[in-house]
Amino acid sequence: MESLPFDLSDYRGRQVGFLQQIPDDSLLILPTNPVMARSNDTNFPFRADSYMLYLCGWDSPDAVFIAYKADESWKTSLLVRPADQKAEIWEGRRVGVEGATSGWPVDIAHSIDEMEGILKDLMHDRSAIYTIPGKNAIIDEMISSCTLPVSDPRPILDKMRMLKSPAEAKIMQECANIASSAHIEGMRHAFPGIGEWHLQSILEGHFTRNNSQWAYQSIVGGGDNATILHYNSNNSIVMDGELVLIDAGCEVNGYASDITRTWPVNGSFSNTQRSVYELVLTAQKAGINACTAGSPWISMHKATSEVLAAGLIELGIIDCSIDDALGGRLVSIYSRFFMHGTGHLLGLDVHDVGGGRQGDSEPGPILRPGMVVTVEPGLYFGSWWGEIDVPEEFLGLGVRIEDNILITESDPIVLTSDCPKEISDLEEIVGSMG
Ligand SMILES: [Mn+2]
Repeated sequence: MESLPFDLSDYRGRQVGFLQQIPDDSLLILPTNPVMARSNDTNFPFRADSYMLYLCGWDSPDAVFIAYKADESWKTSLLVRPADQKAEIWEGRRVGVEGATSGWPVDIAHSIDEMEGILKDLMHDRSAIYTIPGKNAIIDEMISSCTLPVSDPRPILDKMRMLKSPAEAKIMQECANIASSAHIEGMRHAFPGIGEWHLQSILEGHFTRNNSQWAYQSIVGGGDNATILHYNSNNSIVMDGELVLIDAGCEVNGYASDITRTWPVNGSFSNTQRSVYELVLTAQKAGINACTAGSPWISMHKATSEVLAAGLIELGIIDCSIDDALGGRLVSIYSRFFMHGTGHLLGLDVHDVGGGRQGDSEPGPILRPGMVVTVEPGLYFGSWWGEIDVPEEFLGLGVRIEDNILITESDPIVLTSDCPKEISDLEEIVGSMG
């Protein structure tokens, strides 16, 4: 990292915010993600643990963030890879122990090579440990063989991470802008017969040209492939007359954007495509309008579901009352064609911490200013599903529209508003450079 994305005082504030919520005699041990092998001696690109990025911004491998109370005040410490010219010639420059002490929001730093001795000493006179297991085998082993009670710091940290500061929101806006323009580039250069991989490369190339990278594997699904929610083979041709669904977002300083757009690859919606698209768009706008501070999490899903269920009845796709379509818990007849949640929290993780995921046993958080959420209703009619009883014309259609929303005291801010979604705009842009 060239320089830290936030002021040192911002990180210190986060550390204090967490530490004041745990007992004085506890020890926080927060290892970053492990490096993962891809093939033989080649690794997957390293991505730091999000809690590590949040608390101290350290984005290099082999690091542990530690906090403990000494002389009445909390001390924070980083264990990092030490300077090592021979290794650095192969792997790249290191900040090293001295660099970490002077430029990062910690009181002290040590070499990661001293980890076991340091942790053993610190564990000696504490009465509780806070850690996230599964990141570092040596730490897991040390903790399992000690007698101290172990707690999970995530419930506390997740509540903090859920609310973005103005500085975080600014980065997320930059990130959304890059992703928006990447989608526009894809639309512009599209033509019937283009490979899904080709569209993928246009978007991801735009991420890279803007010093960013993908935040999750890009989904580029033409025709029926759009009815596979996490499709990422991206190896088919998008044929004339088909819609293409692109769900792709980038990462800036660890923060994700997450945009989905669906449009006709030949630049012109058929009547059937238009009717489904307009319905999803209306539902999506209703979902965005429900993003108001103080509303329960389910209100976004309720808003999109009511529009979609009524629209499916109107289009003749389902034949029942609106109440039967919706069912008691918003999972009923209509959810055969809209089988995912309306959105999720967004931040350092693309499906960010703090709850609100479909399948969670908790009801999800009340919407509060500073939260960033996605609103992404969709309708899917896979012709390959077998048991699907809808008029023929709808088969093979998948439509999802997704924006990123910052909740405020007043109206929600659509961070991805630069990315077109109105039918007239899409028809004008798609293929304009083809
Ligand atoms: Mn999403």
